Amino acid sequence: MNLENKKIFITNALPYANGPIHIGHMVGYIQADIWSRFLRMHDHDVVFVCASDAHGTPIMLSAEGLGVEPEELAAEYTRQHEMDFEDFHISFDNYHTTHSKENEDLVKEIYKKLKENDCVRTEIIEQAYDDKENMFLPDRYVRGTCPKCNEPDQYGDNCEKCGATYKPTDLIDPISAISGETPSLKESEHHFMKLTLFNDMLEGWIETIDIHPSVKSKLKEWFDVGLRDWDISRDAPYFGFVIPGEKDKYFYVWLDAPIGYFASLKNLSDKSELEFEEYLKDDSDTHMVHFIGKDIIYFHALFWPAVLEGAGLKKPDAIYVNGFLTVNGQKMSKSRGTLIKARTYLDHLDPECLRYYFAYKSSSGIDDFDLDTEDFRNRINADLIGKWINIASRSSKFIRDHFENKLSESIDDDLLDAFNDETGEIKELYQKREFGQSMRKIMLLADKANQYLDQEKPWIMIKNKDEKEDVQRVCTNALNMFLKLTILLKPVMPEVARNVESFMNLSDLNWSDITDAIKDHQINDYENLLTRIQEEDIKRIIKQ
Ligand code: B3M
Ligand code: ZN
Repeated sequence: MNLENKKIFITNALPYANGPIHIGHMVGYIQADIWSRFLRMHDHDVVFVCASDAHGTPIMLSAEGLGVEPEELAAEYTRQHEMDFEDFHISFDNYHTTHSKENEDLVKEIYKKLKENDCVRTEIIEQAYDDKENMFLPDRYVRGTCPKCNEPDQYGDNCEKCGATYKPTDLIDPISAISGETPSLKESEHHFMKLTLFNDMLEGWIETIDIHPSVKSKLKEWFDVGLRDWDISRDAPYFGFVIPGEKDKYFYVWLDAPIGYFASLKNLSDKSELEFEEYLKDDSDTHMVHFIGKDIIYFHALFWPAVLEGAGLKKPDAIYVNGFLTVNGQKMSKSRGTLIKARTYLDHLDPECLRYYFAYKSSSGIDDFDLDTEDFRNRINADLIGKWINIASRSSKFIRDHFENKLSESIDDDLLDAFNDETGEIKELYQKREFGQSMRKIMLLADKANQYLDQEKPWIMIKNKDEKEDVQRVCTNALNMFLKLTILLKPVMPEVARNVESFMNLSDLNWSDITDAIKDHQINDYENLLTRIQEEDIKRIIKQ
């Protein structure tokens, strides 16, 4: 993918404003943030946005249960999520909500175009209805016995035991998960997006975008089965946008959610120089990238591009999919104490340690990965403290105590150039989002810097008067290597990097600064940059 001179528009899946976010969610946000920061460090024009996904039945029911309006509940979670993201140093240029004027206008505009282009049809369908609650029941709110294997208490869309998929009306002895009553069947007219019209277009399109081969093969399986038209409407009561020309019908949350990417961009454009329209045009030269979890591929790689094509708008250029997080080899679960909220982690540990560990575990693929808490602690203590930070703490001491924090005039160019030569590959790995491989390579370089200090032994040299000047040179070389490593780690550890900048009396380090050596330069006293993780810290985040 050539990103040169392109305006890059990056999004993350929008979290439901219906509960706190946990560290599993953070995988995708951290990956997208690392990539965005990496591109910005190369002076790319990047706009990175997100928003709350505010609509849908679950949020409406939660709000009802709490006796508040869904708007209020959504606003409260939006506020909490924004704080979590900020404290994890996720550098969104804008955070908005799907429950906004911008989104409503865009949804209506897009829907109008879809209708004009004959992409929507209506059909009367029969659906489970809760007569007590006076509402149609979404599939997940009907429970009953699996019609294939007879397993009791299954959801209305698929069986957790045998994996069968079916309609809620197929369940044996169905009950409403809301009232516990047996649902009846009721007819209602629904609006469908004619997805079948887009089959060929989508099959061709996935060959043109940047998407992982394993995601592509998943999509091909769906093409083989054949796409079906998509129900984009829901009956009242529902928390969402009313369909124009209808009274008690709303757009399904999954129609308005991805449009929320644009709504957030529009909201940003109203308070900045950004030219919103430019990002939407079908022939736009911008580059649109969605970071998503592997459970929502269908929505982003089939429904969403079909909607965009149908409305004559630009389709995504890349879809980057992440797998799920397990904790100590287990699916995250409340009862096992492994469902770690983002806020719980933040209360006890440094966000950049998790950013590093996730980067270390990440690839461009969609495999799940594990947060093994013991490995996490060792990895942070061994890599970040033992290798990277150690270079600065070891060498700055001599510069402070014997040279008044002044770096030497002479440095070993060959040594530092050899270091620079290794960074090209790291850059390529970052660009391809092979963050795990880039972290490993960076740590190999950190090993080299430590070996250099071990060989030179400034702590012995300093005892010999004739070698005093050499100590300054050796430690200046080491601090230059430390600085290069810091630039390489800056997309992952922006805050620590900023503290390194103030320690070394520099500012706004960019990727291109890697090749500049600093010499004859005043630095500041070294202050602790990162603290070792203790066993107790881990216990605090696991046991709640
Ligand atoms: N709100 C969250 C999820 O399914 C969902 C994403 C919307 S992205 C437009 O992961
Ligand atoms: Zn079954």
